[in-house]
Amino acid sequence: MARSNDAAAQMLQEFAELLAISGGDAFKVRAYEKAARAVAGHPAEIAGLDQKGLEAIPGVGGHLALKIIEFRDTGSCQELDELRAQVPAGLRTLLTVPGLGPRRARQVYDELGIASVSELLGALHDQRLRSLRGWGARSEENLAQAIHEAQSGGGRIHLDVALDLAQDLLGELAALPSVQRAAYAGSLRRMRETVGDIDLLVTSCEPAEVMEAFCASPRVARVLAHGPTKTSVLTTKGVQVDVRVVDPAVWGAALMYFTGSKPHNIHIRTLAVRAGLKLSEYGLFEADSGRQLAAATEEDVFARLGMPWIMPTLREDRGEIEAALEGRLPDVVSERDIRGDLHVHTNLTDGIAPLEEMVAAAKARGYAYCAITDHAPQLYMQRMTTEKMLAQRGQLRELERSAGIALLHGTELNIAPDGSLDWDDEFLAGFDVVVASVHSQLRQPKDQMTARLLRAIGNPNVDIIGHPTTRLIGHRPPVDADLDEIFAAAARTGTALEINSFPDRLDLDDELVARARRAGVKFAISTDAHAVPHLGYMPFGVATAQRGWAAPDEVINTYPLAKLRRFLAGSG
Ligand code: DGT
Ligand code: CA
Ligand code: CA
Ligand code: ZN
Repeated sequence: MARSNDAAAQMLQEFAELLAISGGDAFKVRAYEKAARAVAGHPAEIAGLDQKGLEAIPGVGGHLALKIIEFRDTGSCQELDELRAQVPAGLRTLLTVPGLGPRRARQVYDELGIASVSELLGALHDQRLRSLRGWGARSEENLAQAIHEAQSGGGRIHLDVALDLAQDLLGELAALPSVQRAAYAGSLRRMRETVGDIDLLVTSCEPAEVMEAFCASPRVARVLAHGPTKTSVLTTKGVQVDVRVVDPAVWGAALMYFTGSKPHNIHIRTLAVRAGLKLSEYGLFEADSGRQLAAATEEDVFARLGMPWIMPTLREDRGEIEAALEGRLPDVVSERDIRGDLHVHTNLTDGIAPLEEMVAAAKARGYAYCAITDHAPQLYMQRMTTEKMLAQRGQLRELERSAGIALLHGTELNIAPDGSLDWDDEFLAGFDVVVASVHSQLRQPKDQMTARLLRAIGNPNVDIIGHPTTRLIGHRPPVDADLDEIFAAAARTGTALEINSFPDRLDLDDELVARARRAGVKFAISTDAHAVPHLGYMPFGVATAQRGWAAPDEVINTYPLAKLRRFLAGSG
């Protein structure tokens, strides 16, 4: 349990920051800071101290002692609450940015109108901070570095951010005349749910020139390590990128090595050693003679090791090497197999685009069908009504005549804390597809949460459970529920579980997909799109399914329409 001292120190520190940011007297600010440090470091628990005992802490006078007592006994402090109310929320968020500090937070807020962390990152990216009084290129770099360090302390970046950045950088590299090939490797190529750093691989006859040009990129804030074949930089967004230039003749071996994963590499290298071979990023060699056996392509290297090529999403040493050696690599679902999206919102609820635009975008992706699944009345802020839903159905049926894509009318229900749903069974039966998801009361105890989900799964009208654990990567843990019981029930009732493709959800995750498969569960890989670009998140969901070894026939939106309709009619 956190010591009472830590909570009080935090309160004093916040006090100091809010005072500083609202232009308070510098002396007072320092007094609060000093007291915060003293309280945090005090050997005795403040919970057991009276006013005299508190005043004995260095830097804590009578005034601050009273504040600490008020905070300790009531859980808050009136003067602090007032101060909080005076400081605009946007400005307060800036205080959470490491390496910024209250004075500079105030400055960027006042002078550039920056009121959120993402606006700050944008300004960093556009180099708008360096022109402020007291700033320079160096202070921008330091801020980027501080943000990066805070992020790498557990905060890995989301797949979409990593992919966009990697593609931008690869574009810059590929534009250099001496560059032949350029690709990303590492966890991004394996499509792990988050990425620690980005690994880029390049072939070029002029490595030094490539590295110079790369370090000069406007996206690079700071060069961490600079060498002729390996360079590491920090981007303006605080992301670390490693670039390696390799000889075109060893492209395959290098790509394989830097794609990893590390456990996968180690396992494969052990097999090589056992066969009297040596495997490195430079190729596969005979150990005795040093003769090179393969290096140019990944296929060549795998083949000389007696294996077919293993797709990157499987390279986690979770049995893929054994399977490859025995010629039984799984046939996993791929983007080509996906025939439609089964979780899509419009501006009838919290989506941004109107129905026509979402449908046109789904059609443009080449889908055979698309479900529209706006929120139901229980999420009050969505202002959904039965009339609106029926009107949308009419509009959708009308649109379908000319849309060139089959349209399913659906909804995303809210699973109430007791497991009940929006609308009665009769109304629900009128939908083509029903997604049901948990959106609130996420901290229910395990038995209640399990019962809640089981009740929804047991409803014959529910076809798909949306984002089953409700986790938000890096922000919110999964709900506490007996997942094995839920998987068993979903399999028994023919209720699909969603693999939500949103890069901050990826829910179910890869390991849960594998576990659910063993129970016989079917999946829907959906985007939960709230805007047209979100339809493009599908590859993240597909990669997650691959990483869980899901086969095409385990994913209901690979089915042709007639088969999908049979599945939907049969579930419950
Ligand atoms: P990340 O960056 O934490 O998301 O994960 P990765 O997998 O991208 O790891 P990273 O960037 O440290 O290294 C990239 C690849 O390089 C990694 O997947 C496999 C390879 N690698 C790195 N260190 C070692 C090692 O000590 N042994 C072997 N066999 N491979 C390594
Ligand atoms: Ca990496
Ligand atoms: Ca790396
Ligand atoms: Zn949704």
